[in-house]
Amino acid sequence: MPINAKLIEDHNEQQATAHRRKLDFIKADLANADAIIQKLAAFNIAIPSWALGTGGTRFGRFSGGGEPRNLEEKIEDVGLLHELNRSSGAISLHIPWDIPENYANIKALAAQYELKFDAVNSNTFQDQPGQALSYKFGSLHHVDAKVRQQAVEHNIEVIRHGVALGSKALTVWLADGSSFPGQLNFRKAFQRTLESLQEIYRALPADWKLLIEYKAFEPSFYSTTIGDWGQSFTLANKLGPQAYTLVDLGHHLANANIEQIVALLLMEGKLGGFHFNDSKYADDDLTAGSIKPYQLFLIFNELVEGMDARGLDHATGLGWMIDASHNLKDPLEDLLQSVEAIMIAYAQALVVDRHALVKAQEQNDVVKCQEILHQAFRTDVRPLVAEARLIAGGALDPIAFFRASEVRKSLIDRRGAKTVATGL
Ligand code: AFD
Ligand code: MN
Ligand code: MN
Repeated sequence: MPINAKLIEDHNEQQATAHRRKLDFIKADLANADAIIQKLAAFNIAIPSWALGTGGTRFGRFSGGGEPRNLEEKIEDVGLLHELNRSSGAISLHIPWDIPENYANIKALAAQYELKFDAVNSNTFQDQPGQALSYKFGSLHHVDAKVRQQAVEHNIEVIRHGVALGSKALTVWLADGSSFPGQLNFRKAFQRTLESLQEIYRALPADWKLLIEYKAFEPSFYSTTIGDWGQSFTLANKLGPQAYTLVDLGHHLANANIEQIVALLLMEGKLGGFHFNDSKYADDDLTAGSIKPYQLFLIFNELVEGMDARGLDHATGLGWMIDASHNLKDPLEDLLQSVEAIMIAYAQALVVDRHALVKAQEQNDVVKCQEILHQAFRTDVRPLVAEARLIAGGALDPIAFFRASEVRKSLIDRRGAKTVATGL
């Protein structure tokens, strides 16, 4: 359902005067505003296919209506987001939830919406109907070599789907762990995981990356076999140059200094990508920036500094993805909010006066360092983000447009009020 470009133009015209006024205001104080707008316009964040439907908790799931029923409709939803914000130009698929029936048709549909296929994700945290062996006690770390082999083969199959679609990365997240002391030999479980990953790594095309997620807790309650960045980093180092760590913001213990983790992984050349979300208590998968926007800014501050130090292109140097779930909001509105929050944090990081910060750090001027960061964080950069969207052909206010043109209503009319998207 492509959106009529004329409607977006009308919407932008209505908002033009107010937007101009706010943009002029910030530009008056910012020497590099145009360069920042260019960087923002080039920046894209991949949308996960599993976040397009209503998520649930372990207590229940309350569908919102008009959810995508198949891969085609998921692509259509991401296409819609991209038309509105021009910053969601990629979709990340989860196999087997999103196995394409016909690669050529799926690729053509994605191209129609100017979408790329981002990292493909494997799933060895659930048993699928008809599956020979169970993952109840893990997959790549399993004590039984036959279970490990089945999980390895699944990952290789996921790579094959990704190759056919033009993806360039495989993301592996494992639920492997233990819930009771004594259940697992940590050393052997880690070693078995490494050997399984080595087999998967050998199947990677030369221009692909293997992104390894870590998570401190859940679904296992005592230990996770890839539980923190050190464990993921160790695996990535042992595997080789195509293996990287993927940081999911919700996968740390409370109060972890994620910005420091990011800085060191980047320095070591092993930061591969991100899963953005926000949380208060655990892996809550809430809208990016909804709980801790300052932390998101501090993370981007390290990312910009670290990527510049390594000469990495901000837009393409790392894999930018959202990993969220929503049991209350309209998933599409939520994703628009997440992308906006990420763009705002990125823009704020671009506003930081780096020369002044380096100088203040070298003089141990703690007050000045804080002032510099707060100056950037408290700058209202929203007009810069909106301007980047405007030049790229998007809507000045995507959520207002989504609501005014009753996009959800038309999705419900076409797909039905009781549709349930695949995913968790
Ligand atoms: C998990 C992980 C991972 C995984 C997803 C599945 O963060 O990225 O693919 O949820 O829905 O918590
Ligand atoms: Mn994740
Ligand atoms: Mn997660």
